[in-house]
Amino acid sequence: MGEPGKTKFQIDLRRYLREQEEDRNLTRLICEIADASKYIVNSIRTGDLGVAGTSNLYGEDQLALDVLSDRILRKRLLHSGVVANIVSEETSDIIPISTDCAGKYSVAFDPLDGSSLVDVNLAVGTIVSIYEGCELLQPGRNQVAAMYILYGPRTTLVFSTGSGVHEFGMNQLMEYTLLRENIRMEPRGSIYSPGGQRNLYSPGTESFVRHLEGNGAKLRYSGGFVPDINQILMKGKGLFMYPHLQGSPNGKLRVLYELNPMAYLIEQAGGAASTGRGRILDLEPKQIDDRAPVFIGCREDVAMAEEFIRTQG
Ligand code: AFP
Repeated sequence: MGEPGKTKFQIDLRRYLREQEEDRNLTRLICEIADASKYIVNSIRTGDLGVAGTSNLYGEDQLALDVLSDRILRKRLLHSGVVANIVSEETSDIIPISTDCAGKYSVAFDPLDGSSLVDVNLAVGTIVSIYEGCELLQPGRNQVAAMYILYGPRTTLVFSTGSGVHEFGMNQLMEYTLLRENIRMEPRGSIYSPGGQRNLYSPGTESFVRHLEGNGAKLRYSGGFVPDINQILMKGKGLFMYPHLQGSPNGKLRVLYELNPMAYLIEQAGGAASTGRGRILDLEPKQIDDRAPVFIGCREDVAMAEEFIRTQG
């Protein structure tokens, strides 16, 4: 395995996927997304943080970073030759790329989740969910791969194709090389990320949070789904929640391109992801912008959330 004299942890993403004998088209797809992230990270680091519709010093139309990121990813996916359909947080419909589904993949992605955080220099990310064939409106348990790229102090890429969760880091040459293999979650955590307004929590959610605090759990919440999940995954100890709220029974996060990919990754690492009443990956999405409440992280913490909600609502 790996080039003679090269330690496993200098292996780049494409070689790693080849050595895992991943499907060639899936390898192509994951590497195209990884390549697209290089342009996105450059846009974040150097781009004028104006909003769409403004113009930069050259008088060019200024694109908001999330719109620009969407265009970068869409262009790569369009020319990859291995994609059938795509849906993005920035689009209102499924975008057909090829009617030939054989050997191709369909992709749901959030090109720059938490984009408003860039203006205050907090970490943001790209989230990607991958299915075989043409269908995107299907349960997340059918995903064949999921990944995210985290644009923080370091740029890292985390993915799974169903054989564990692996982390790669972008080096000075903007190549992704292996940092961690087969990342695993502990059964219970020590940090929690409570999204949404606490005064709108249900009795069961409120009791669950008090229970975590009573056990000494520390609050860690940035407002960015990707960095908040990444912290829980890399520490292996924690739970993120964006629960059902009074007035918002489905919470805020979107099923197709936020919850399903992160649920897939966390379950691959031995954690769990629930709406509070059932497994995220068993949800049957009806529309591309379906939302759901979420409790995701250490499996015993998720089970406890479900128990508080079962007994107290
Ligand atoms: P945006 O992409 O609209 O900035 O929302 C980011 C997000 O969907 C997710 O990244 C965060 O976990 C969540 O919203 C934070 O929501 P609150 O700002 O309501 O806490």
